[in-house]
Amino acid sequence: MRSFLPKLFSRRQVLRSLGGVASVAGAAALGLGQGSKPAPQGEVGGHSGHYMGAADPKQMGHGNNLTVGAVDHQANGFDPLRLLVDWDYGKVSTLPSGQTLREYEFVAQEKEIEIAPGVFFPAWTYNGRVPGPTIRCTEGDRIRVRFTNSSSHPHTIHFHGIHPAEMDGTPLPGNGGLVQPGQSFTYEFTAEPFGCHLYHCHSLSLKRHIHKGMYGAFVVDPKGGRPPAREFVMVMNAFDTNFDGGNEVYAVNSVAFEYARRAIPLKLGELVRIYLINVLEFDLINTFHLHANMFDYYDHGTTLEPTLRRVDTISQVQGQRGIVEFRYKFPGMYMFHPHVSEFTELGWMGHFNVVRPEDFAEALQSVGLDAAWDQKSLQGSTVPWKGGEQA
Ligand SMILES: [Cu+2]
Repeated sequence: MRSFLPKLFSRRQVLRSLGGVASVAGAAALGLGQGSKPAPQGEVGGHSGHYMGAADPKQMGHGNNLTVGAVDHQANGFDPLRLLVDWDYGKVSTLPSGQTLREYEFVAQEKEIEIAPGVFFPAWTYNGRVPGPTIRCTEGDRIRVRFTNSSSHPHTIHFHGIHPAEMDGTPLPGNGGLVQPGQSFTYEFTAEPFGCHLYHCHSLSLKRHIHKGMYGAFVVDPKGGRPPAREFVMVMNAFDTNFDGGNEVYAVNSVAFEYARRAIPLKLGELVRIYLINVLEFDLINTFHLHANMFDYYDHGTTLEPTLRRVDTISQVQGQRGIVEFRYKFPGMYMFHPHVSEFTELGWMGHFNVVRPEDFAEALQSVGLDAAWDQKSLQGSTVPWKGGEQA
């Protein structure tokens, strides 16, 4: 099934196959037919083929469009469930001035990743993963990223935020320039302002370099922190598997339907905070819709007060991001997905499994998670909450 999709199927043909007018080969290419690896026990979805409306969460889903089987996360080198809480604080030290220094090593590497069961994509990566590491720091920290290009194309790292021109990571003269294969460049700046930012390659063609996988989250905590919450990073991305200038597979954190197959555990009533980033290329807009709930939204995460209150759908253009906050009032299995239905049907859809505290350990265990994941999701911030006072 390797490299099957690119040769044979256009985006529309794939969409039709997912809509149920399937050609057998199209279904097989997205893991809907024979030859897929079986889904491990205890995971949502599986082989039933009739997911919608089932009372048992293990049988539910979003119509007939879940993939069958599982991606090999070990071969990929990242598991989307663990990636949700995989904050990278860098190597931390204190400069003579008293400023906190966070040092990172980034390496550009070409790597084939599995984005849906049996569908492989020749990615360009930072540190072998898509998205790249989630940089997490406090506003005012010194960030030092030593970038080495171990791939065969020139790349850069362009950070969003406020910094000097020479650290901007673009090909423009005086902007850091292209880092050629085999070369290194060190980006260094003070992290500001606080917010939910991103970084990405700024080589040309920009859309090709970004969409190949060269992007990641850059979360800057306010000096006084934010109220305690269960936190996740979600990078909404997509892949042009046949290089026709349109995406065939959509996801959050790269693997189609992974959070539908393995629902994200939440505790009833707890505050949930999502650092949400849209890195789509080719499609101008992405959206986030939460089922059976409303959320507050902080556009770009650069404010402490919501910029939108009590909404259930927000839009993000390319490169836009923000913070989503909500609590669930009732236990149960809830979908989240874009209200661009086409993206939903092509892989960008997940579930939250909202349970009572006494059932939480079981919910974790059923998707292969443990107490360490729970701790990381609750204690991601670099700053303890100071009750609303900002330093
Ligand atoms: Cu690049």
